[in-house]
Amino acid sequence: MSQTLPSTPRADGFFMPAEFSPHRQTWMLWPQRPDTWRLGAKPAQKAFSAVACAIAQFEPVTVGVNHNQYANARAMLPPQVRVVELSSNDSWMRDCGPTFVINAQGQTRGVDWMFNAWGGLYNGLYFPWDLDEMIAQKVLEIEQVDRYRAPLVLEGGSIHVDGEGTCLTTAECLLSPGRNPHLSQQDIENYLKEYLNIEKVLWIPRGVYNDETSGHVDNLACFLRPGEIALTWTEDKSDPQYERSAEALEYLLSQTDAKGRKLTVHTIHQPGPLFLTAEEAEGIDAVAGALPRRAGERLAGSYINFYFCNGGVIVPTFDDPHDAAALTTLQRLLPERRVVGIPAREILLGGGNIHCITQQQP
Ligand code: KQY
Repeated sequence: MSQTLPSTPRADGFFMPAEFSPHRQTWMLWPQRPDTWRLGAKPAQKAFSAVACAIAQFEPVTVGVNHNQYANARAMLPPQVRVVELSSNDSWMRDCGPTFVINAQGQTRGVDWMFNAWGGLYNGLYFPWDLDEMIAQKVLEIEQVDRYRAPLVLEGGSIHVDGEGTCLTTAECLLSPGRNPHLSQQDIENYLKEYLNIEKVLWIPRGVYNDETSGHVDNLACFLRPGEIALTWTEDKSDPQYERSAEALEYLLSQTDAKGRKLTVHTIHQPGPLFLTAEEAEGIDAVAGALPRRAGERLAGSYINFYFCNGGVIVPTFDDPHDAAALTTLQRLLPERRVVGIPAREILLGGGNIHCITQQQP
């Protein structure tokens, strides 16, 4: 059984481990809504299946699926991937799933943040989001893991931790008016300390240009190990991403982490720039209240939106001239893991990437 606990992870000695620590399994959700995913989500379902198969080489995978897609998902996914019926509005397990925390005895609990579709009625991406809001609780019930309910609107893609007391985030996202407008930066930092059990928050000013999440950190920068960060980059000073990446680099190099270490930052050149084609835009249903997707719009493509799993790293590729360098650089920086590239433009068309559709359970 899963109980909702009245305390906090910090009070109970639980903390969020880094994504590069060992996992029990990976959770995902199945894409289907036609106002996010083109052509009735068929190309996205193939891309999600490829991601699930790639991760399943390294660790168990569970995919949550709405009742009316169960048979299709079960048929498209291999038998080693567990499929469970789980009602959702869309398919971003990183953002609506639980943040798992562990203690020194190896026990696991989960943090259930408030979810409002990346900005609620202010600038959220769809309405309603009631099913997504219940995903974390349902996952914890299925796993019989006790739950903390955090009084903070937050998505998993807006934070990274090094597992040694440091949290990486962006001010653009966590201070955006659609999340927690009644809270100050200090209030939010205090909640992060309480629910992730970290000591220091690094506030990068902004995320990736035109990222519909209000600048999630998981598309911009991540820890490769404590003290080492990968950052999306461009050399093109006329690209609006240039000043965002340059200010992030300057900020990170001026900071120390929770243990007092200076940070090493590795830049990974972004793909493209990439834009939504007319053919792609035509395949997406227009629905009132959902984010309109127009031909020619800049896509927030980034190789940083990759996922660590046990012994592996699953990296998005875009059939782009920068793919090879991104894969080679990540393999050089992470020699203890096998880097696997997965074509992920179809996931990017929905506004995120491989990291956004996965959630690790330690
Ligand atoms: O960046 C992420 N963690 C998720 C992207 C969500 C996009 C919703 N359309």
